[in-house]
Formats: sequence, structure tokens, C-alpha cells
Amino acid sequence: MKYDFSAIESKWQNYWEENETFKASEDRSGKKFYALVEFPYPSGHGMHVGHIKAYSGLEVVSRKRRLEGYNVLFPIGFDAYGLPTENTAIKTGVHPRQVTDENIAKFTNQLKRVGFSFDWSRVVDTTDENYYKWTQWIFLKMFENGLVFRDKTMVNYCPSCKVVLSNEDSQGGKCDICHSDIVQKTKEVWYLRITEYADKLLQGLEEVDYLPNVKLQQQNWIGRSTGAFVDFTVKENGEKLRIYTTRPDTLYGVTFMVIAPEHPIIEKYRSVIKNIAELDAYKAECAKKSEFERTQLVKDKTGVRIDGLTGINPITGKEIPIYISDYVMMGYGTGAIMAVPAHDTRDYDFAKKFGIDIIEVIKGGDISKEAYTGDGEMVNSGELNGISNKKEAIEKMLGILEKLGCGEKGVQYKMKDWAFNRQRYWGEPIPIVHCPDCGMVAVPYDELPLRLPAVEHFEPGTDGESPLAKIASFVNCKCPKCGRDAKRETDTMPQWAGSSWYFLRYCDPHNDSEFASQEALKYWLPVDWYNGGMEHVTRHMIYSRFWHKFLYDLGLVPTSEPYAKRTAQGLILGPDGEKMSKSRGNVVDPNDVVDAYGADVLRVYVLFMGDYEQAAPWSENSVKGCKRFLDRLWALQDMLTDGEEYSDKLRTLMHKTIKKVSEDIEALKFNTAIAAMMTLMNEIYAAGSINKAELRDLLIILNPFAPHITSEMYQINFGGYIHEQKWATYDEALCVDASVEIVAQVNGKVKCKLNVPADIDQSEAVALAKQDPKVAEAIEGKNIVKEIYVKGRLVNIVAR
Ligand code: ANZ
Ligand code: ZN
Repeated sequence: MKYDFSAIESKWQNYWEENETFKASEDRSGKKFYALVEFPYPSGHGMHVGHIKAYSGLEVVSRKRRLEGYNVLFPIGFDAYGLPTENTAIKTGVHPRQVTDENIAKFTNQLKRVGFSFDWSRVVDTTDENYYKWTQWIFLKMFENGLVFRDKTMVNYCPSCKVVLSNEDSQGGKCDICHSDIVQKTKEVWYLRITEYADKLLQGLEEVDYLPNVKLQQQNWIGRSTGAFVDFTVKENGEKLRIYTTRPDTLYGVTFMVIAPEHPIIEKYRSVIKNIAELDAYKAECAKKSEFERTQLVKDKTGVRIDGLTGINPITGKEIPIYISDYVMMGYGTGAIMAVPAHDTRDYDFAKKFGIDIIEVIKGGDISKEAYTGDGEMVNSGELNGISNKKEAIEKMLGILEKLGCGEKGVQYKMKDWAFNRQRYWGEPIPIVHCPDCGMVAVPYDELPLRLPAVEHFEPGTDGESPLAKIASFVNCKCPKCGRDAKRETDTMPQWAGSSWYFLRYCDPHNDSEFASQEALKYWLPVDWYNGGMEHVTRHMIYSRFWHKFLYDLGLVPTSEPYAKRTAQGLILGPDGEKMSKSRGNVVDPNDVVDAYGADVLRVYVLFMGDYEQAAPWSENSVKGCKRFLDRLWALQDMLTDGEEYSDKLRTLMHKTIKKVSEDIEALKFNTAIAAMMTLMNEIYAAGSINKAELRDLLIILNPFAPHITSEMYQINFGGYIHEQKWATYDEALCVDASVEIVAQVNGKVKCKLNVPADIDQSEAVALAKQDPKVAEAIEGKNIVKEIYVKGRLVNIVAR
């Protein structure tokens, strides 16, 4: 009987679908497990093998949990608003709604062909009005609670996509979507006050089980720094120029100041600054560069001294020059710094270039060569001399500053408020009305969803204006407060909006009166295990933790953190070891693999190809190896014998394998779990037969990986359904191979007896013997001439 994978796989997929086998139960009395994977963006390219790997990890865990008796919620949905779809729509003239529906259908079909055990009754689509109604609702709650505001600012603007981008979406000075260069532009934009949650987002990390690297990235992203604000006086006009420093201990070493080119003090004193034209020209140059270019790419420091403004160091009373330079950002601290060239590398480079004094205030380095950024004893620092720089000097200086009334402790965050808008069509409309009398007014909750109007022309306006602005029937409305003529906001929300709360909707996806019922949320939250890509651990995870914490503060969700545990899978590289990409032509289509080898092979392979958390290249040969493994599994049926208990030959290995697979799945070590089952398979072939008890448990532990073939083999040989069975158990005591007692000798004299595994090899046996104190003593200081191991009997070490 040959294994016909395509017939068997569709048979089981149909069965699971018709019987809703993997539907999470509404009976909330049992123990639950909520496994979450990052829902895909349904792009026109269809699914990538990377998606398959990303979903296969928790797929295996979910299937195991069901066999362990848990009520498992393993949902899927579509994060479907966003630019690629809109850009396709603009190019092809097909409406984004239609493009999205087609892409979702394609993704659904592909996911089902791989046999994922998702609960298909809970699919969410962020572009569905029954979903985005609640995205708008949460936004309005934030508006009501003062977490939404509008502000004019310099924004990253993509001239090609014609949209304003967050810093995160324009890393490296390139648009995240079309990769063209971004430019700086002033614009009035919407913000969410995420900085208000900075401390909560940091503290929350102590309660959760995230990969260390994930935690670190979030901490760096939030970037909490403690230091001081210090007021320097401007000699010519008495103006207070406030700086932010993490190093008030170095105040005696300040020899100049630097302010951002956009700092408002320049405008304020235009008329008294003598070289204003030169400053203006420098500022114009800087406006062309993104923050990334200004901070990361520059090798050579540039800047211009302000002629007409001089700073006074509040501690020393010394006069110091003030420069503008692009290495100081307006958006961080106060946009002005005190420069300490002896102990800061950037300041050092700048001072060298402009010939400014360098004064050492911390001992330990050689400032004639480079800045000394380490710790040490304070020098040239008046009352601080002789104490250590860090805590002591910082504390003391803070006291002095406070006494003088020219400074105070301060905290700064790298994280900025979240620019929350796009001037594009395919997004959730922001439910705000602008009234000439009342200002910004929320759309009443009972008018939600504020529907995205159906239009024929969804191209963006020329200056980044939203296409919605052109639709008079949408724009013109009555003010909900005073009833007079008003205009609707025409910006839409950024793509990150819908994914900021989708894990909540999964708990109760069809609820019309709440985003999810309290009972459902209480049962399912927190997400027990969230797995996804490393690229989403800052933006998406921080945004969604922020929304969740906000809802928690309103008493609308029961847990302070949404995700109890977070892991991340590694990328699948092309066969050439490079990142898979259309342009390189090294993309593997999961459909092709399913067609040629079957879904089970694809699933086993993506988990076998390497450490789950590391990147690994695709290998067609290894895919074939996985196919052989499953073919040999099928062929076991030809050597099946009766037997209710494990045979003597395989007993230990069965227990060991069940233990290894059980533990490895929990540790995401799928590759070694599969390798253990392959070893077991080899031993079965070596033994020449397998009995029913052994086959049954092998099928069960392999089932999460290869559910189709194992379901079929189970039905054929045992009757009934494997998904209704229990996870295989092992006996710890039976996992160890039989042990034997051996003696350890030195130069033929018995020193001790040792209990060792029966299959121990020479080097292990000798190593164990050497650990014995008597043996160690006997060979100490001697040359080992020979080591002998007589299997199961003795170790002899010859030493002189
Ligand atoms: C004096 C000093 C001496 C500094 C020293 C550092 C070392 P973090 O830790 O990232 O918060 N800084 C402040 N505002 C800035 C801005 N808008 N643009 C660029 N640099 C700015 O860094 C804070 C330090 O970065 C501050 O401490 C300031 O330089 C600089 F030996 O002040 B420091
Ligand atoms: Zn009004």
C-alpha cells in the first residue's frame, strides 16, 4: 500500500473543517491555553515559507496541548489595511476592498492546505467594519482620556508614497514600503501619548517571560535615561538656555555648548546674531537629512559657531561658545547640550575639529589621544575633586545645582509620542469632527463605525493630503456637539492600529456590543504564548502593550500585560544562504512544496531545518530527507506486530524518545525532537519489527508535526481519531539505560567502583573515573601513558 499524500491530506483537511475539530470550546470550566501567532498581512504575493515556519512552532505546541487536555485557542486573522494593497489598487484600478478580499481568500486557502489547526470560526479582518468599529472605539476612549493630540512637527515624508512616516517606518532614511529616500517636512499630525506609558511599559517587562533579547530591545526602544536639566545663562541677554545631561558630574569640564539647528533661540535672537545667514544655510542643509543620517552616518562633525550668543557655565561662571550642529537633535532632551570633550566622543571630535579647549575632569585616560568615557576620580572640579565620578559626584552636583536654583533631576525617554496617522485611503477613518466653534469633537460612540466611504479615486493628493479630503459627502458634516456645519477629519489610522488589539478580539470575535465580553477576556487572557518575528518586538509589541495597558487602566481587560510569554523564530533563507527576495529569485513557494511532497513534509521540514530560533537556508535535499522519513513511517505498517506493551528491545528508547520530544517541544527545539524520532525509526528498522503499543505512541508524538499521515495511520491501525487521544507519557526511571558496575584502577590497582550506563564509551568512562578523588590522587602529577576500558568491567589508567 503506497502512501498517497494528496488524497490523505485533503481527506483530513475536509474532516477537520466539517467537524470544526480545532474550534476553541465555549465551555470555560477547563484549563485553557491561548497560543498567538502574528496574523499575516495578506499581500498579493501570497504566503511565504517564512509564514509556514512562523506558524508551525505554536501549531505543534497547540496540538500537543489539546492532547494534554487543554481548551486551546489558536486563532488566525488578517492585518489587512496598509499601503501595499492600496498601491496595487492604484496601479491596477481594482478597489482595495476587492484586492484585500482576493488576497485573504488566497491566504486562507494556502493556510488550510498546510493543515494548521487554527480556529477558523474566529477569523478577524482588521478592514471589516465590525472590527474597525472597535479600533475607532478604543481610539475615542484614548481621545476622551487625553491620550490623543495634534501637533505641528517635522515629519518623515516619503515623496513617492506621499505619506508621512513614523521614525520606525523610515529607518535608515528609507521608506519602509517603497525604499525611496524620505525627506523632512512640517505637518500637523495626530499623536498618541505613548510616552505617558513609558514607565509602565518598562516595569511590565519584569512580569513577563520574553526572550532576553526581546526584553532588551524593548528597553532600548523606550530608552529611559536619568540625568539633569541645567540652565546655562546667555551672556548677551540673560536668556536661560536649558540643557539635558546624563552626566552632571562633568560640569567642570564643559568648554562649549551645542544646540540643534532648529532650536527656537535662533529665531528669537535673529536680529542680534551676526552670522544669521550662515546659520540659516547650515540649517537648510540639515533639513534635507533624516535623523538617521544625522546621527548614524556622519563621520565628520560639522557645525557653525553662533556669533553673538555666549553661554555662561553656571558652576564655573566661565564664558563658553555656543554652536549649532546636526549631532544634537531637537526632538530629544531640550535640543541643547553642554559639551564635555574630554569625556564624550562626539564632543571630542567636535572640539578637535573646531580647536576648542579640552579639560580633563575624570582621571583614567589620555585625553591627548581620545575622550575618556570610563569612570574614575574627579579632578579640576572644585568641591568634587577626589571623589568618584559616577554616583557620588553626580549626587553631589545635583545638590549644588538645586541649591543654586539652576538645575534639577530629570528623566528622558528615547521613545517619542506615536505619530498616529496616514494621509491615505486604505485605513480606519479617524472618528473626529472639526468644528469652527467647538474645535475637535469626537464622533458619538453610537455612530461607529465611521465607515470608509466607497470611492472610485483613492489616489493620494499631491502634497500628502488624504484622498478622503476630496470626498465632499464624507468631509461635510454637522458638529455632534452644536449641530453647526463642520468638517470631518480626513486622515486615516496607521497600519499598526488594527494589530494593537487583535488578540483581544479573538476572545470574542462576533460580539456586537463590546470589543469582547469581560467573561471571555477573563477566561482567555493573558495570551499564554506569543510567537512571531524579531522585527515586530519593538513597534508592534510596544504599541499593543500600550493599548492593552490603557484598557487595563480603564478596567476593560483583566490583566496588566497582554502576553505572558514571547518567543521568536529565525528567518528562512534562500538555498543560496541569502535573505529570500523576489529580486534575488530565491523565494520558495509553500504551494510548490505541498504539491510535490505534501503538507506534512513541508511542516516537518521547516521545523527540522535548524534551530527554530535561528536563521537557516532552504535545502531541497533535506526536504527529500523529511519525505523519506514519512515514507518509512508509512512502511512501518508492513512490520507491525501485536503487543499491548513496549517490547524489551525498544522499551528504553520509547520512553527516552517520548521524554525528549515532550521536552523539546516546550523549548522550541523542534529539530532535535524530530531527530530523536528519526533515531527511533532507525532502531525500529534495525529491530525488524514494531508492535502496536510502540506504533501508537510514535504516531501520537509525531502527530503535532505531521497530523495528516498520523491521523490516517491511527485510523487504519487503531480505529477512531488521533486528535481525541491523550499525549503519550513516559516513565523517568525507564528512560535511563540499564547501568553496570565497573572498577577503576590506576596501574592495575583498584581504586574505586563506579556505576555507569551500560553503553558508555571509553572516553566517558575514563573521564568519570578521573573524577573519583582516589583515582585523582593516584594520578596527580604523573604522566598518563595509557588508558584502557574493558566494556562493562573496568577502567585502567597507566600513569608514571
Ligand atoms: C554632557 C555629557 C558628558 C554627556 C559626557 C555625555 C557624556 P542618553 O544617555 O542617550 O540620554 N544629549 C542630550 N540631549 C541631546 C540631544 N538632543 N541630541 C544629542 N545629544 C544629546 O544621552 C544623554 C547625553 O546625550 C547627554 O549627556 C548629552 O551629552 C547628550 F561625558 O551631557 B551629555
Ligand atoms: Zn461645534
